[in-house]
Amino acid sequence: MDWIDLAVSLTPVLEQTGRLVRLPDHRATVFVGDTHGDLDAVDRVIDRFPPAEHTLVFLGDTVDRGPDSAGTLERILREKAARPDAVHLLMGNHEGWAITPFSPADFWERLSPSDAAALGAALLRLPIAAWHRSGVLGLHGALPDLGSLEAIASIEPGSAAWRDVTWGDWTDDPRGGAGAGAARPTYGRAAFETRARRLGVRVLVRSHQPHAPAYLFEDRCLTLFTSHAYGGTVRRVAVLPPGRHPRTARDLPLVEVEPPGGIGPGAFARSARPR
Ligand SMILES: [Mn+2]
Repeated sequence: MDWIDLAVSLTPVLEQTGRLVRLPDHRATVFVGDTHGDLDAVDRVIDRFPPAEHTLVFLGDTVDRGPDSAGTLERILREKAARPDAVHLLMGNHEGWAITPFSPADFWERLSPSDAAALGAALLRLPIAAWHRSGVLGLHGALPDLGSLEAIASIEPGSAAWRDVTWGDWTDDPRGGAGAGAARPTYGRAAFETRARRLGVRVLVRSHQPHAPAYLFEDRCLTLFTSHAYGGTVRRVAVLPPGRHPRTARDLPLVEVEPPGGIGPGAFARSARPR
C-alpha cells in the first residue's frame, strides 16, 4: 500500500482513540521527542523499545528539517498499523500543517497538492495528548488553558487550545512569555502551574523546542528532542516504568538513542531554525 493511503486508512483507528490517549499501566511508556526526518532515530527507538513490550508515544514533528521525512513518518505509521494500541503519534505543528501552513516546510512543499491534501487531512485526526494516570501528560508544545483533563478530548484543530498544544513554547523568564496572541504562544511558570493544576497534571513531557532546558518549573516540565536535524542535540527518550508515580520528571529515566560511541561523524547537522 502506498504510504499516504496507509495514513488515510488509519482514520478509523484514530477516530476510535480520540484526541486524548489513555496510556496503560502494565508496561513501560516511552516518550519520543521530535524526530524531524531522522529515520535512524526512529529505527533505533523501535529496536531498543519494541512495541510488543512497550507503549511508544511519539510527541509529534516527524517531518521537515531532516533528510528522510517520508521514511520517518512511514515507519511510525506502519508500526501504528501493526500495533495500534502500543504506538501513538501525537500531533505537532508539522503534522498540523494543513491548518497552519508555514515555510520553510521542505516535506510538505515537495508533495503534490493532492498528496498534501490527503495526508494533511489524515494527520488532522491524530491525537493531541497522551495521559497516564500516574499524573504524566505527553503532548507536543504547551498545556492548553482548559478546565479539565477531559476537555482535551474535545479540542478542535485550529482552536486556541490546539494552537497552545501544537505551537506553544515554555520559558523560564520570570516575566513570563509572550502569551496567547503571539505567532508562537509562549508561557512561563505561572501559566504552567495554573494549567497543570486544573488539568491534574503532575509531570508534563513535551518536545517542540530543540534548545530549551530539559527541565523547567521545579522539574515538572521535561523537554525531549530525538533528532539530529537541528545539530548539537543528543537524541533522548524518557521512560515511565510500570508502577511508578513520579513526583517530578526526573523520576522518568532518560535514555540516549545514539550509535555506540556517540553521535560520530556520520551524523547530519542542519542550521537551527526555531520552528
Ligand atoms: Mn514543533
